[in-house]
Amino acid sequence: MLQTPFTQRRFLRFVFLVGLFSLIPLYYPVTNHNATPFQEDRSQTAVVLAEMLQAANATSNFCEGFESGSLPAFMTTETTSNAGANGRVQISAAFPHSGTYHVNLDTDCDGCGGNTQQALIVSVDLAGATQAGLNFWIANRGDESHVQDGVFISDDSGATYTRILDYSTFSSAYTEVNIDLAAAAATAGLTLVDGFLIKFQGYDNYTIGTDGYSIDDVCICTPPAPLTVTAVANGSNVDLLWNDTGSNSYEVWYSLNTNYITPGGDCSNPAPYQCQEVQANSFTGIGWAAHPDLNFDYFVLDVNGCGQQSPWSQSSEQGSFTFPLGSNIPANLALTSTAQPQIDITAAAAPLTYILNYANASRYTADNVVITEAVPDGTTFNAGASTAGWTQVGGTIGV
Ligand SMILES: [Ca+2]
Ligand SMILES: [Ca+2]
Ligand SMILES: [Ca+2]
Ligand SMILES: [Ca+2]
Repeated sequence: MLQTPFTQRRFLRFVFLVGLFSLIPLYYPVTNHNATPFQEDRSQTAVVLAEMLQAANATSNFCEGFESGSLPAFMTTETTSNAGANGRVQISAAFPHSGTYHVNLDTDCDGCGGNTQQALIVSVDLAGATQAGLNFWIANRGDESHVQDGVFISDDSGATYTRILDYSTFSSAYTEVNIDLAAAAATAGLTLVDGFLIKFQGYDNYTIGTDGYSIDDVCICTPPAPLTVTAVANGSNVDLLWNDTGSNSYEVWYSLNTNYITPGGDCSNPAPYQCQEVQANSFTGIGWAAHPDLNFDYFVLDVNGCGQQSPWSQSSEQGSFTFPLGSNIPANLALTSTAQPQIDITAAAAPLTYILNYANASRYTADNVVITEAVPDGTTFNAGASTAGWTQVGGTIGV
């Protein structure tokens, strides 16, 4: 039996985040200002438990094409209803940009109610990122323009959002959109945090095709930084070692007989160079140290989950390792010799000057190079008039 002296109930609201499977008691004291005690029948008090499931967080560097047929854990939806019309966020196979599936934002009936809001929300870890790019494809399927249409971002778990793109004016064909998230966040006064939210929202009152948006291939990427690579001789091999960035893969580019690699290229089709994708942060160049040309050039690039490489332009060319010339490793040296002036060797005591021109056609330093020259019988080596370094050894002159 309800015996409440209140003519008007006062409702309390407590907004909270509860972890999965948590049951935490909530208390709220009240003071009776009535003259007499009272009883309240709690069976008639409506208690609503709102389950707020925190979205899983994507690490950055993903591309989502919705090909599993369902949303990944780091994407959630948020819709409103209006006078019998309900907002929808659905996986569809009707109008994909790539593969089979895409996402539609629309209302579930044609003009049966008011405008509804339909949002796909992506939660991503961008803590510490200095660069972050958002790339996606979107088609406007007939939606009229409203301030609620567009891409919104939030760094406070969705308490406030800032619109960074109005896509309502886009056409019914898919358009690719690239947004510099770091710049957009800075402009909005937001911080790239763990749990940064990106909301794709539509707002209208008809089904897809008359209203609504189709979205596919959503990528959020932070470009990999250049790697620090060292080359270590290992017998006839060369071990390349670099810092582990946590990436799933790295590209090791190298040339076999070319001094230089022109930056840029596809690792699956690397001609005229070689490229191998590796998962570990090391690579062994088999036989590199014993290669007769010593013309190895190499780059090691970090590859993120979006397939982006660390920038070639900032990846210093890494082909500068030097090995001492061994007995089986001839230098790629060119040597020409001329004697000037051309004189009759029998002429009396004329000075005869030999000029040796040498060049190292390899890009690597050749250590311990020895040039040996023989001069005709009956001549005398003039050390004082020679390039410093020549010495006469027995019957020969060498340096
Ligand atoms: Ca797709
Ligand atoms: Ca609209
Ligand atoms: Ca409409
Ligand atoms: Ca329309």
